[in-house]
Amino acid sequence: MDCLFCKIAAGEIPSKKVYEDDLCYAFYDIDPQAPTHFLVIPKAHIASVSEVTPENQAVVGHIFSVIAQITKDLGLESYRVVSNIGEQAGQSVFHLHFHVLSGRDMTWPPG
Ligand code: IU
Repeated sequence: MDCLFCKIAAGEIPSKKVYEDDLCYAFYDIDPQAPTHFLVIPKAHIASVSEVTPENQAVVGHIFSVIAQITKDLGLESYRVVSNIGEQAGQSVFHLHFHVLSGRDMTWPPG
């Protein structure tokens, strides 16, 4: 499958790694929208939240536990986790990813 984030997770395309284990990969966003902005992705291809099923859902809980650990390790006390689903919501890469943004005041609702 020709998926950019599958290639990043496999190390075939370089990225600035934050964290890696058997199930997921975290790396800094190339176009950061906050002083700290990284993405956490499953290594197995899932197109978006809308493709999470009873069979593959365990990785999502794992990713959230990883986010909790990474943010503690980085000393981030306040941060936002975002996943865009579909083009209207702003999804541009169709491999499930959770944005983690921190280090500035956030607005609500998001634009
Ligand atoms: P989105 O929610 O699908 O729009 O998020 C995709 C993100 O992936 C976006 O913030 C991009 O800056 C980021 N990104 C990246 O980090 N490395 C890349 O090679 C590409 C996109 I293409």
